[in-house]
Amino acid sequence: MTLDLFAHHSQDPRDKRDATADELGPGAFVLRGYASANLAELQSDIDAVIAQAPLRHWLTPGGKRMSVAMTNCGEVGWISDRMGYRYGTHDPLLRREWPAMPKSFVTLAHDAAQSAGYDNFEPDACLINRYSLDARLTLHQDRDERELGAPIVSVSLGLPAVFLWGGLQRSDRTRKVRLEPGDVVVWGGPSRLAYHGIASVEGSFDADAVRFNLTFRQAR
Ligand code: MD6
Ligand code: FE
Repeated sequence: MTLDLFAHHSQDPRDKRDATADELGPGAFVLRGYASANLAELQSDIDAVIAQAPLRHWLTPGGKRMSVAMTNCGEVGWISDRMGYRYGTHDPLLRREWPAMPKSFVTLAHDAAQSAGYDNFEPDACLINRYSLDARLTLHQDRDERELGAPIVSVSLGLPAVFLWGGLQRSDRTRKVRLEPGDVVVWGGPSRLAYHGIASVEGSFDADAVRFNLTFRQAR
């Protein structure tokens, strides 16, 4: 499988030069190092969003506190509580709209989708996930979005993690994929509803280090 990883619109010739793609399944790719040149800008934009909409641990519908801390930016944000999973225009904690999606996010998500063969990706939701060393995300499908024809773009920053990639049934066998900072996962088409999760986050000498993940969707 060969992807044109240079089909992006960036003016910076250093960008994405070293990127290669691994195919996870039909329509699903890991673009290795695709965001490597953008990490500092992305992290400072993440920090600016968090300053306006703090990270928090949602409750699952079953009442369990999620180990991953989350917030959102964009027109709609993903939320979870006793009433279920859904997208909403307002931060239920601060009772105001989610912060706008930074330009650096929009451009990267669009270009990564394009590189994986998905044209005109215009995300209206960006979920920001922060994983400390003990955080996990159990196997799940992303199915709360209205537009299942659009792909999802997922960007990894900070500590590496072991990503689980399964099939369309929860019981399908999973493979482990190590995601490093700068890796971008794009999936859609026949793989849009594939089960996936985060098995573990890898520690480092820096006891305060964490992993961040951005997932972009067309939610409505
Ligand atoms: C994560 N990602 O990488 C969790 N979902 O932290 C996801 O749950 C995910 O990476 C849909 C598409 C791509 C993803
Ligand atoms: Fe997911």
